Amino acid sequence: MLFDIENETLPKDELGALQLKKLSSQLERVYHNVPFYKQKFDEAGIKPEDIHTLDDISRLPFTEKQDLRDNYPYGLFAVPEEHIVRLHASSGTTGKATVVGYTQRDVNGWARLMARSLMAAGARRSDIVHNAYGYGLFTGGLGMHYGTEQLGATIVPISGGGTRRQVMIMKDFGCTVLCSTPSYGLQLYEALQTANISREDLRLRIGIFGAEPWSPSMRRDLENKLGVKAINIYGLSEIMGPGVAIECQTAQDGLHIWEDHFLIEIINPETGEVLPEGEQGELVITTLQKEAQPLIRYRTRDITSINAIPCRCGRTHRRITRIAGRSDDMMIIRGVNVFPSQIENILLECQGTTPHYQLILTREGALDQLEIRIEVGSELFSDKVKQLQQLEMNVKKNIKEFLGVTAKVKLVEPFSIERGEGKTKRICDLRTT
Ligand code: DLL
Repeated sequence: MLFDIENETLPKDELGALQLKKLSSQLERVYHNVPFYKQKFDEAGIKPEDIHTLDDISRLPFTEKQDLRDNYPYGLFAVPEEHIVRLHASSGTTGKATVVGYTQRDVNGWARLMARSLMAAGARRSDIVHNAYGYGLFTGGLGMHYGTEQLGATIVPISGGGTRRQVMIMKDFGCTVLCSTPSYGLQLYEALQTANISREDLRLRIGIFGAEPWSPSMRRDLENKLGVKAINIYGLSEIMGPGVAIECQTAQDGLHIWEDHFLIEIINPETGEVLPEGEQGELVITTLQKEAQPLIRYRTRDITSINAIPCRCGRTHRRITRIAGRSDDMMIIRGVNVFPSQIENILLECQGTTPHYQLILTREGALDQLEIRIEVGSELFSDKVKQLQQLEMNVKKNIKEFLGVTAKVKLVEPFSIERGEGKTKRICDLRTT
């Protein structure tokens, strides 16, 4: 079932024509209403009317997260302050947060895209949605909330935290869809075990997980433990929030990006050059419909590729592959590029490990050292020293074999790695340069 059948199944040429029309008016608006863009375009010697085709977009300059910071808080708004009805912000790891503004039309459009996304994930009006994404400046909670109401399903606005209470509510309210970060999904599972609630006691059937990178093994884990179909949802506050792209339940293979709202490119993160369809690189998004804060060629830093093969579900919007990591959290260990999700995949393939791990980077002399701390299951931890040693060796060997990196592996007690309610911080980089 499709929420917006006409727009979700637009033939390729019509979709392209629609994108070009929206792009032209978006460029006009930013050029005349946002001094930052006027200056950028002028510096590049380009006017909105110079863009005649979608490919011409590569002539325009990029927008970066730093530009949002430099124009903190409202400098990139394209409408007067009184038209803004909502603000969100994403917490930066360094410096100031980046602020995002929405007009009423933006909020309504977002709700519709989220409803589309929920339906693509398999949710229906009859579902009861347990929304454990945080409510507040983070876009996860409210984004899911408005989308669920738009769909006509029931929202349980539980937000993050109070995990013991969450599992009780999930069971008593008969929740059928769980929305959370994948790591919090696993934490909920642990709480279910502690509360002696089995997956059969629940009515969960779908899990909508996103906001942080996760691997195919993590998907299998979540599906087995919670008895759900685990669907990957992607988004970022600067562009809108959750619902920029989502997997469909039919294929569960790559995330449809809503191309009537977003124009996408994949670039080489080092050179900025646009890469051919299918190649892996950094995702760049231009918003086609945002009123309050349109962004032109926004560098997401997320690494993915475009899959243009038509999908069985009938949606014509192309898919992006699961985010492999960020170009800026990519670790370079002794010259080898490594994404945390690759390590996670290997860890979860080793019998006896759990999905709770931390990566600690240090430098000894000129050499990078990677230490992987990973929790083992309680069955193993008790006193099976030999098996633990074996597991340690196994992890080490597989990391070396698949990634070409030598790592120290430290198996740690169950529940000794800190759990978060939102995004999990996996990397601790203690290198000074
Ligand atoms: O995380 C929006 C969101 C909320 C998405 C709930 C999905 C579900 P930000 O806090 O601005 O917004 O963080 C955006 O999170 O650039 C990615 O690096 C990462 N991210 C989001 N979804 C995924 C995903 C929300 N499915 C940043 N897989 C993005 C991997 C993801 N990374």
